Amino acid sequence: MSRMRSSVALAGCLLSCALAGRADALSSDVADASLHASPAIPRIVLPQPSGSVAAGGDCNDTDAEVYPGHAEIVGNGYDDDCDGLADEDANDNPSGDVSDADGDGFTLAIGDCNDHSILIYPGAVEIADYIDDDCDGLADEDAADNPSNDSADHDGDHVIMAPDAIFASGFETP
Ligand SMILES: [Ca+2]
Ligand SMILES: [Ca+2]
Ligand SMILES: [Ca+2]
Ligand SMILES: [Ca+2]
Repeated sequence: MSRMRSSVALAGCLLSCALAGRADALSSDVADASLHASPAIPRIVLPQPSGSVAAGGDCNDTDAEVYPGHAEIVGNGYDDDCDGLADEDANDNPSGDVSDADGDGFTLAIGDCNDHSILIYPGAVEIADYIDDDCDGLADEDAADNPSNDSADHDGDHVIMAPDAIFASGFETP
């Protein structure tokens, strides 16, 4: 009998204790949530991980696979790392490709930075299209070669067209 009573008591405790524990957890969740919501607690800003891309200087803000610091992919006919050269080697020697695939009169070997567009070559008119049209490594610079101050990230690669100096002066919060 006493064993049965203690079993009943234990079962009751298991239920009530579990409920009490859950209530404690709930109240601690609420406390946590209110702590997180409190404006008095400053947000901790973590440093960017090493190896993260530069914040500014995107030469093609329509393609998330193109930005300063991206690996140059030799053979695709594009300037992937925004140095103004397409398909240069690991030592930044220009491509030896003399095929002129897009027929604009410029080969990769003589400075075409995009061999898929007849409108993009050294000396082409720079237009406001988020792309480096004249192969100087800058997208949408003005006629005096002042860099774009566009601080929006149009392609989602976290690199904007405005150079780092402009970025640092407060155009955009990452
Ligand atoms: Ca390049
Ligand atoms: Ca071209
Ligand atoms: Ca340009
Ligand atoms: Ca452009």
